[in-house]
Amino acid sequence: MLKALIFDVDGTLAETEDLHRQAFNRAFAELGLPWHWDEALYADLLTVMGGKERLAHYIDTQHAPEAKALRGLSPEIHARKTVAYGALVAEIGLPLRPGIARLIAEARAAGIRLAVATTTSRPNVDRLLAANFPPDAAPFDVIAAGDEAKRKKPAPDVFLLALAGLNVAASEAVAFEDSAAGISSARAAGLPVLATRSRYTDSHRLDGAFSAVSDLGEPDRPHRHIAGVAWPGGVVDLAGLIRWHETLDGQSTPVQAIGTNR
Ligand code: XBP
Ligand code: MG
Repeated sequence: MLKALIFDVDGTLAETEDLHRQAFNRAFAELGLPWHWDEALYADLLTVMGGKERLAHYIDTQHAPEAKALRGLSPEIHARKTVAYGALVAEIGLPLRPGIARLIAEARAAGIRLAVATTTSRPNVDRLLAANFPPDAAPFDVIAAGDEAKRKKPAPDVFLLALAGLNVAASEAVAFEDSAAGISSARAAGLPVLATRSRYTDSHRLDGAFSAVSDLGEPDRPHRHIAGVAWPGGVVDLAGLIRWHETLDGQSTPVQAIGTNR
């Protein structure tokens, strides 16, 4: 029986990654570093999950000679980046992706439990929720974020943390993800995964998802179906998820090979 929905954050709940990119650039400027991550470079760097790990990878690969000194600056850079991200969310806003608020409301009304499983730092999750939900109505029962997980995605740690917090089995939940690493992480935790392509994962394979769509859709704004299980009216709703989950009947989840050209 479907008991819980577990959402990734960046690229799934909201299109956040370009704000992360801008926040990194603000931190570089504040510290007088002559670095600027444009969209193309950031798309490459996003293969490394975790902002701190991404920054270390950039330093090691692009600034090897002075990497030792620059690595020592990383905690300050990332701390400033997190502050800058919060400022950008306050300045620009950060709307939820299509269908997210609707599905969350449907799940809450039906007593389905909700969790977040994300690589991003906890303050970033708090800011996204504060920008979209009233303080006394935060929808998630469990938030598993950032460094709480021993290993970042594609390791399963953060989804296992979320499942433990919810006290449900992977067979009783569905995960929502936007990236190859995120899908791998959720699958490694035993979860079926519904994939929604995002701005920075448009060229990702989405192998392992049982369904891939452009977004969760709204009745007046149906999504584009990409592969796997299709959703009537181009809308992923709770009734459709429950119907699909019942077809599993304890079987393992069907997975799709979903190429980049879909
Ligand atoms: C995406 C990430 C995060 C963000 C940056 O997380 O990899 O690292 O890019 O946030 P997810 P931090 O898709 O799992 O939500 O700088 O706080 O890591
Ligand atoms: Mg993501």
